[in-house]
Amino acid sequence: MSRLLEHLAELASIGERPDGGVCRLAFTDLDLAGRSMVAGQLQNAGLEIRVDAIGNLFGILRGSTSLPAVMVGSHTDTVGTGGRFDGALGVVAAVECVTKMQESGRIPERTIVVASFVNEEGVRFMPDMMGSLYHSHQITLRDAMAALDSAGTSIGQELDRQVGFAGTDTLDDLEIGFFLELHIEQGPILESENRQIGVVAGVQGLSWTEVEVLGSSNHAGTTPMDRRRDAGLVSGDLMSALRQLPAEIENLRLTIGSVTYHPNLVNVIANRVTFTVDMRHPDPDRLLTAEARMTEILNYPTVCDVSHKRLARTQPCHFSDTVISAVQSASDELGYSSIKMISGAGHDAQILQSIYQSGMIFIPSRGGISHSAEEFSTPEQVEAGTRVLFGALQRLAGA
Ligand code: HGY
Ligand code: MN
Ligand code: MN
Repeated sequence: MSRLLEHLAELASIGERPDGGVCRLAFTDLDLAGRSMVAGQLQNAGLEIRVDAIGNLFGILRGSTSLPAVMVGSHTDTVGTGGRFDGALGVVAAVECVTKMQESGRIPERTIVVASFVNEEGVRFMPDMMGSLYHSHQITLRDAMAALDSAGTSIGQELDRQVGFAGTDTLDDLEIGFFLELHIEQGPILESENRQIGVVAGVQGLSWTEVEVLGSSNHAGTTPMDRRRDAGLVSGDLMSALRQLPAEIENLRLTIGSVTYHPNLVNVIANRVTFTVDMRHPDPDRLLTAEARMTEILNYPTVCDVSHKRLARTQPCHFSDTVISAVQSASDELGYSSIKMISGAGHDAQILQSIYQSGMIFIPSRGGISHSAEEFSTPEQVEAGTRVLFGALQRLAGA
């Protein structure tokens, strides 16, 4: 297992931040460096390498039959304040599993495809899970290329600038039947329940919205309170009203993670405030209710002009019983304690469930922390997750 931990550490060194976290924003040089490192590991394992038009990276280990293949992987891009495990674990562990198979000399019945999807996080270019959305034909290449970051750079420009990031390959000649992803839980459940493995039964839905409040700037000292169109005041009222929704809709999680004032000066009334709303719910109807209530609140009459646009949306999903039972029996056979659970975070597996029978394996996150330099799982937990991944892969691929 030391090779696995070495590879994980090597990947974490690409984009390492002074605080020990990691930043490999999608389609940056560091993202490409991380993907190139994984491609090298796949090459060393003797796999056939393919890169598609958006930069999704695949490594193919041919099976002995033409039965539908098993795909296994995750992502290597991170949020700006990312940790060492989110995404990277699932890709590095998948490489380790196929390397182990190669070394054993046993050929799996089904072809195995290791996948590293681009732009799962969606924090630089939206929507998130973009690489798996493209792979599952839910976003066109044209729309993906046109996505802009906050500096106005498009994905198309970034791919033109970085030769070799994108390719021309497809997987059209392969029939793929399953997708399996090992990931850190990023939440507190496994640790608080003292379980080693999460057998993930599904993923809650996600809805991202950007709200813009337009008012009028003026002098903070001379402008009477009753003669203002203060975007700061109105956006604050809207944010407070939105933050009441989780009390109204059980199990709703609502986060206002980004707020930008303009001109953002101490003695000037704000004329523009832009903020984001991240809503999550495991039930599709309740997510729709939450979105309807958000729209109601944003349509309250105010002295400012309020508009909003959807940034991303992913339906809640239930995973394949076949994959869930492969994970459960692999964990049971290895003697790990496990719990069936729903994922709070979005993942490529929930996108790929639309085209493949999919499932996930979780390992604990210390303190339930993720998207942070504090993100941590022990070597024993990494090893346990990888063993379960290997066991489930053997079951699915007939290895
Ligand atoms: O936002 C999410 O749940 C994922 O980390 N992209
Ligand atoms: Mn992730
Ligand atoms: Mn993440």
